[in-house]
Amino acid sequence: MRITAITIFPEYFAPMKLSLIGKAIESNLISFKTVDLREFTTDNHRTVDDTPYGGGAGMVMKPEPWGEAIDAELVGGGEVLDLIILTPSGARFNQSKARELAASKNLVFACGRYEGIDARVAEHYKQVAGARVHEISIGDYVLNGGEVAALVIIEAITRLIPGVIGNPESLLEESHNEIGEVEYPVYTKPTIWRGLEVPEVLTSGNHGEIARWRREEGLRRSESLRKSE
Ligand code: 97T
Repeated sequence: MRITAITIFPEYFAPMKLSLIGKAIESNLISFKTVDLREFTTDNHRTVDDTPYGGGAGMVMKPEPWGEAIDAELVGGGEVLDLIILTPSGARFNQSKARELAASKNLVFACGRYEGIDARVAEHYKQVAGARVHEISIGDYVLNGGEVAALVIIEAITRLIPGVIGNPESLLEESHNEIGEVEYPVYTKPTIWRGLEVPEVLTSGNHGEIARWRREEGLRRSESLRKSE
């Protein structure tokens, strides 16, 4: 899987060197690069934004640098390009979207700043053969730009690629989460910490009872989470 992030702040992606993703890059399971959007500007000031048509506060990202930067990835990739545009008005990211995108060979993240990217960029690439456009939000809150959202999505996707996670059994257990169930509470040694005890059933050695307790605790937590939504 080739991953590219187009951004005016390449330094935001420094964490890609760390931990499991860093190792997956070193072992060539995935490749990652940033593209500096300003390299695709043509004026002396390297301008990436302008005032919005129709008026209003803030600035909008100009379409031309985005077009040039994304086109360069279209020719370079060979494979169909999944273009992910981070935007608060996109479809909410979830585990099933992560699974869909984990099958891609070529992912390009367009990380906008300011009030967003000129809408014609998404419109244009939806019509380009060889590109699939995904407009995605990671939740109902406002960020300064798409970079952090891209990092979230990259982590969720890459951990689904065989070989990236050391213990694939944990992936199997997590699949329950996709139907909106949360996991049971977990404990380790010591059995008493600051006066708080580990639930007795977990030290009983009765695997049937343990499985039932975990199922019920998971359900209880899911229900109370749903009520607080
Ligand atoms: O708030 C944003 C600004 C730019 C790009 C993306 C976002 C965002 O994505 N998910 C929530 C907010």
